Amino acid sequence: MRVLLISPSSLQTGQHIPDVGLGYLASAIRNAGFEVEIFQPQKEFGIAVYRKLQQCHPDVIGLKVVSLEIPAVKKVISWCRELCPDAKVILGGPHISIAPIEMTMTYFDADYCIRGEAEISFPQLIQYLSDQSQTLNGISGLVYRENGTIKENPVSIHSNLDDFDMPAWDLIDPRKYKGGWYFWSPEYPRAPILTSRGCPYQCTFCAQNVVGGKRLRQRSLDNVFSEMELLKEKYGVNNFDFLDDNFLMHRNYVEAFCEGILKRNWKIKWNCCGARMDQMDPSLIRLMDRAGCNIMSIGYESGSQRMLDYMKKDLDLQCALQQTRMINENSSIKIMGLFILGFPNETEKEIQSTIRHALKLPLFMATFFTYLVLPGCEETTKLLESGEISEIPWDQLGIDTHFYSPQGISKRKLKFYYKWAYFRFYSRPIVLLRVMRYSWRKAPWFFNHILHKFSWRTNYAERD
Ligand code: B12
Ligand code: SF4
Repeated sequence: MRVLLISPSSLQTGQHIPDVGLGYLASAIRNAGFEVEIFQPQKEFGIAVYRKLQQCHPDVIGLKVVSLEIPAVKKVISWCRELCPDAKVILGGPHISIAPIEMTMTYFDADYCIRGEAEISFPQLIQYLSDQSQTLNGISGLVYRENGTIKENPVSIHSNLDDFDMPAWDLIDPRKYKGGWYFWSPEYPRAPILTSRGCPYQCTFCAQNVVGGKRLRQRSLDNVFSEMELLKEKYGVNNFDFLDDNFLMHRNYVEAFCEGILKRNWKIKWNCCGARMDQMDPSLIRLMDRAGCNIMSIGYESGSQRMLDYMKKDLDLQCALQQTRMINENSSIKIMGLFILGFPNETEKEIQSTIRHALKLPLFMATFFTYLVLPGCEETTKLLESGEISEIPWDQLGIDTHFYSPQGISKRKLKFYYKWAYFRFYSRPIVLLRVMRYSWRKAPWFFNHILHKFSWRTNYAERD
């Protein structure tokens, strides 16, 4: 059985980084004795995938689906049907894990879908396809057709992450990924790493606890260090991006991690996301700084306490300000702030406060999003139940499409605030100078990115 895994997850952002999710799956598939390849083209995704399907004739095509790439996924499936009519098309990934069941199979014309993490279930399904030695009803998270009806097996979450082999790095060689700017860091080669999965928080705009479960599962540090060692020695990686949703969740773990790096005398730089403000104090921050922490991305989300509470963000506005200052005073760690504009129930004044808040915080960089209606999130369910939106326009979800605006604020106005936020933040000479000094090699990319954010390009979703 030859398996081809395809990822369109970098199309919207242009941030081309190795898809570790597919890397984990490839390892598991290979360990089960099947041939596997990962295809994650950087440029001209459509043409590249079309050619790939023409050349290689896989028996199984596994496609990762994220909610913002639905049109791309549909197109790829239609090419699979045209160019590889005998291949089975299997879908998985965050969107499949949280989308309504009827959408998974029929909307996409898939043969099978797998919900949740698929390191165990995907190889079992391939085994079934190769010799029917499995039964379908025992495969966790599988969605399949039987006697004309769609059936769904319950998802089980594997608790010990050390049981999974590390991603098949030879198939997602970090040296080949130079196009993106994840965390805006210019150093290559760099590799994304996960030390944990799952999230116990309940932010109403996020479905992570549906995708990865409510319980935080952490890998042992020995397991993490052996992966880092492999990446350092075999691929020359000295820059790491920790993608965990809650990297700072357990203080002891972070401390032991930093001490492990210092003990090994590794001269590495690393970035982390999912940093919650309440977990930090000066001694931890200084330790992280010494151990090579370079950029920390923090979800501030809003400048209004009412909105933070409404989002169930569990964050105090004053604490956010004090802690950000504390990080700056105690370390050289750069902070990237993330903000949401136009959240349901938000007023124009609150949008303005969020922009002011972003300007007041001593941030290295800021990323603004307009609220995205994504499946599986509490807020989306509320919007649908209240009738504020009648359905999710799957084909229109995009980072810059501004499909939704809260009642009383037009989409044009929200788009204005989005552009204004970027303009206000990045038109400050000190901010521009800092970014340029940090990464002059990436200056053209940076200006292109920021100019794109400033430009008033009309698109179909913003009409009121
Ligand atoms: C890294 C990352 C990115 C990278 C993508 C890089 C890449 N090549 O994957 C970048 C920075 C580009 C990115 C951007 C965005 N992201 Co993002 N991102 C993540 C993050 C933090 C980690 C992904 C990861 O490696 N997970 C770990 C692995 C183990 O899990 P996995 O990839 O999901 O894979 C497992 C299963 O899903 C399944 N699986 C995956 N693929 C397949 C395929 C098949 C065939 C099968 C059977 C199974 C299967 O098995 C895998 C192994 O267990 C996740 C959060 C998270 N913790 O997952 C968010 C996440 C994927 N992102 C999300 C979002 C919303 C975004 C943005 C919209 C953010 C924004 N506003 O800009 C953009 C949109 C990008 C896009 N094109 O859609 C959401 C997706 C929700 C959704 N409905 O699709 C997530 C889940 C975060 C969240 N909490 O909501 N992101
Ligand atoms: S936004 Fe972060 S902290 Fe909140 S639920 Fe999602 S992953 Fe957890």
